[in-house]
Amino acid sequence: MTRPLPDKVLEKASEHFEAVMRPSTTPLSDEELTGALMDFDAVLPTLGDLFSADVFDAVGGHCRAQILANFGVGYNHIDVHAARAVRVEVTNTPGAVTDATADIALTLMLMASRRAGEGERLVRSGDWEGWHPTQMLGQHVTGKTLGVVGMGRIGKAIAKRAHHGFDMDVVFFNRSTVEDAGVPARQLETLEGVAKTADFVVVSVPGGADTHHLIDAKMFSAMKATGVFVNISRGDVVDEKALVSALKKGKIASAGLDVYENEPEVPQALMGMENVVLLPHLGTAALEVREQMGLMAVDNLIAFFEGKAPPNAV
Ligand code: 8YV
Repeated sequence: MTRPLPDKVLEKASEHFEAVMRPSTTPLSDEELTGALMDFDAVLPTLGDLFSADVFDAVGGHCRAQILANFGVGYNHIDVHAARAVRVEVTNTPGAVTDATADIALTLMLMASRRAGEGERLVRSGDWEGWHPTQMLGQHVTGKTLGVVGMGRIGKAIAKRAHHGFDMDVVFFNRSTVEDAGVPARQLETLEGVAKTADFVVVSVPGGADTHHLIDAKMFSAMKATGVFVNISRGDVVDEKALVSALKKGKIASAGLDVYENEPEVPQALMGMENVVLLPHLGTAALEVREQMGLMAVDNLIAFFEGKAPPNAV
C-alpha cells in the first residue's frame, strides 16, 4: 500500500497477505515505483503514483508484481497497456466513489452559483457590513438546466441529485448512446450543444489521453455568459489556460473545481478570482468512502490470488 489508508483496510489486507503500508502521503518517487514492482507481489497504488511505460520498461524482466489494485476509480496514472505487456493485471474501485463524488459536484455547483466561497471569505474578513436586498446576489439554482459531460456512474448520480433535489432539466454529452440516464435527460450530439443549452456544465469523464483538453476555448465560448462550470473528474480534461481566459473575459460566470492539471499546483490567476471555488481534490474524502475504496481494492487482490477473475479488472 503506497499511502496511509484507513485502519480497516490494513486490517483486512493483513488477514490475507503480508501487508506493508508505506507511511508517507507523497507520491512514489521513480525509485520507489520500480522498487514497488520488483519487491512486491501486489501493489495498492493511489492517484499520483505514476506507473508509466518508462517505469515498466525500467523494471523489464524483473517485475515481481502481478497486480496493481488501484485505490480509486480513475487510473490514468497507470499505463494499462504497458502493465498488460508484462502481464500485470490492473483493477480499480468503481461504485465506491460514485455518491461522494456526485455530492462534491453538487457542492461546487451550489457554492459557485450562490457565491458561497466569496461570502465565507467576506464574513471571515470582518468586512461584512450587514444584510441588504442586493448584497452578493448569485444565481438561482432550482429549475435550471444541467449539462453533464460524461454520463457514466458519476454523471448519472449528479443528474439524479439535480433532477430530484433541484427540479433541474438535464442534457448530456456521452461518446456512446446512453439508453437510461436514470432520470429524464436528453442526450445531445455535440459538446457544443450541451454548452449552449446548459446553465451548469459539469464534467465527469475519465482523464487520460482520450479526454485530454476535451473542454477547451471553443466549449467555453459556446457556454452562456451566466454559465457555471464544474470539474470533478481530472484536471487534464480541461484546458486550464482557456478556462482562466474565459473567466477573465466574462465568457462564463463562475467555476467550481475539485481537480487541476498539475496538482497540487493551482494557477495563480484562478486563486485571485472571487467567482471561482477551489477544492483540494475532495471528491471521495469521507472516511466510510475511503474505507469502502480500500476494501474493494483488497477484494480484487483476494480474488486474484485465489485464481479468480478480480471483480474490477480494467
Ligand atoms: C480518489 C478519485 O480519492 O477515485 C478517483 O478516481 O479521483 C479520487 O476521488 C483518488 O483517486 C484516490 O486514488
